[in-house]
Amino acid sequence: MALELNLQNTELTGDEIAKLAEMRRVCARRILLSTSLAASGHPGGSLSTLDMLLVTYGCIKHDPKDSQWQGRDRVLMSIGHVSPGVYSVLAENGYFTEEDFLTGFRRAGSGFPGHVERIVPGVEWDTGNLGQGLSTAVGMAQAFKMKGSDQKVICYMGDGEQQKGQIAEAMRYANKYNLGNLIVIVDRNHIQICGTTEEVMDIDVTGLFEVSGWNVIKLDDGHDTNKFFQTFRKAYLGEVAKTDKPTMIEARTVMAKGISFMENLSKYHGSPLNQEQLAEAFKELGVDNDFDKWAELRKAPVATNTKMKNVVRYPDIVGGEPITYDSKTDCRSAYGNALHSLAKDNNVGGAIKIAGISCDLEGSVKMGDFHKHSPTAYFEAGIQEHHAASMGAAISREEIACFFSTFGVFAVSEVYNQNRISDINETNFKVVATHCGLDVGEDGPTHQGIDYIGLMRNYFRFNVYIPADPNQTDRVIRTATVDSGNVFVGMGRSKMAPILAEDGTPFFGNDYRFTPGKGDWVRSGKAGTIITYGAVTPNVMEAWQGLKDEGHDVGVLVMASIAPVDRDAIVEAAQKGPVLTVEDHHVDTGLGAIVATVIADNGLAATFKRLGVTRYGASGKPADLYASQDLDSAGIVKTFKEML
Ligand SMILES: Cc1ncc(C[n+]2csc(CCOP(=O)(O)OP(=O)(O)O)c2C)c(N)n1
Repeated sequence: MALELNLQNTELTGDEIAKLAEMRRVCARRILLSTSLAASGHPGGSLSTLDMLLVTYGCIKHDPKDSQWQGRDRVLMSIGHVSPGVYSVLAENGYFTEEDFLTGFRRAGSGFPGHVERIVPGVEWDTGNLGQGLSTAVGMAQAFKMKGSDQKVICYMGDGEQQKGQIAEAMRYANKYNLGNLIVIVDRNHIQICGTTEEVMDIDVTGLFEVSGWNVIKLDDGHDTNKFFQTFRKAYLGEVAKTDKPTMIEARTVMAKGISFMENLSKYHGSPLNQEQLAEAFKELGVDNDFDKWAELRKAPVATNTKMKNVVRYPDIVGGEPITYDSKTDCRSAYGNALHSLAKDNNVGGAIKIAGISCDLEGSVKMGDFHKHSPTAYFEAGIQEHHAASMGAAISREEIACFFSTFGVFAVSEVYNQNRISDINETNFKVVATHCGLDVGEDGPTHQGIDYIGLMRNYFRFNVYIPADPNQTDRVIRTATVDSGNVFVGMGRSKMAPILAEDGTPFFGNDYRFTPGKGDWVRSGKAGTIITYGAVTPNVMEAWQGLKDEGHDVGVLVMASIAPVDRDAIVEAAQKGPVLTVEDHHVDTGLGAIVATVIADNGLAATFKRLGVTRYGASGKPADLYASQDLDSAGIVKTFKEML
């Protein structure tokens, strides 16, 4: 039974209050039954958010028959563990049947996972890693603002969750960018897993939001549906003190509200009732105990008829005219120029198809021209990478290609789990890291990202591209922008001469098109192959010349597409003769490891060596750092000759 509440009314009618009470009873039964049937799950928080969730769905714009309707408001459950509550309320609103939920909850292959996921109609984001949800909600709100839409974003958060630092980043950002279309509801039940929030880690929830410039409303009883309606409606209609600022409602609730022997016990944050306790709880609710019937039904194979498929919403992007460099340039400038040119072709007539975010490094990551061209699509997030990564990914699911640029260590290692959640959420996020490898030079080992490939390859849905020179950078960035999906592009810091073909023209010139999963034979040769990418490619080219001068006919395979990788080209190389990989990356977790795997997978017995970074670098000129780890042309020549 869905219930539409009229926001023109300032309070609920007696009839509506009675209906909501009955809906609560039905949903509370589902919460307890589903968790007991699954013998796991989170009944406590589900019961404490329940009344507010029911009212929220009565107020917002949504369509249970078309859960992907583009005009809908977004409800972002940062507390993904309260899935039994969310599914119960969605079932009540007609998104799916109670039977689908109760027979499937927490069973392998079903459409009703333990933490909320987008496979459930009505769920907007796969969540559960606490502290990231507000940034996601901020991204959605920012996207709506960019599009001039009046859609609202409602983010449900826990009070224990407020302990996470990323939330403070998101709060500040939402204030800076005046996201008045964002409403946060904090379920203030004072309980988390290991006790009260005061015992575990006391925090001043309202104080934190207030100091960040938000509208803050304290509600003394989040179970009083009429009071919650009055408060929520004001926030939704913008009847708040600062209309251009986001609003946080801190609602006092009771963990496991409504079941006398469960209330206020942290145990029930994440423990279901056993069958005896369930019978007792059902008596209190005044509902029939049909546990056995459902337990029997759960013996049948899971039904998967409700499972939502990923819906890709990505803009049509014009790739534009490539830019070819014939003198020394840094790849990051080529990136900045490509992004600017893409903005000129695509962010036209007030439409925003490409957005950009950086973290106090706009100049270093060369986003300045993009910023000037598209000021309403560029966001300075401050030194808040966790927030920026989660937010940018959320923007990228709202039909906007979103670029996030910072140094390699901050774009990858710093935000590893944020990018992981984005990967799970099938975003269209473009992470471009400008300072990778020993090539960072004098800033030293804390700034030399040498571990990013190993990390990025753990994700199943990120393509990883590392261009070899400014020309290839230009083509890679255009491909990454035109194609939907997550992409990581890494590059070094230094200026470099373009890689040339044997006839002296730029190899990655005007006719070159970058193809994901394809390597480029920059030199062919019969005596073996050097496989490389990125900032050390010029050293490899110098080594190629040195080997040639000594009569060795060596091939050079540039592998800018690290994921997917060109397995056929690797096999071809291994069949020709010795294979040497050369990379400005941790030697055990980069391209060398990939090539070794491909060789082994294909049962080949090639002579094979890997050159890469074998220890943390130092502060100094990249050329000296390369020489110290045999990554200069002399080291490459010496190593290759050992293999002959
Ligand atoms: C980053 C992160 N750390 C730890 C956990 C494990 N965890 C799940 S729920 C929870 C407690 C959350 O407390 P609260 O926000 O008050 O939610 P409630 O207990 O009210 O449901 C914890 C620590 C997690 N999901 N994410």
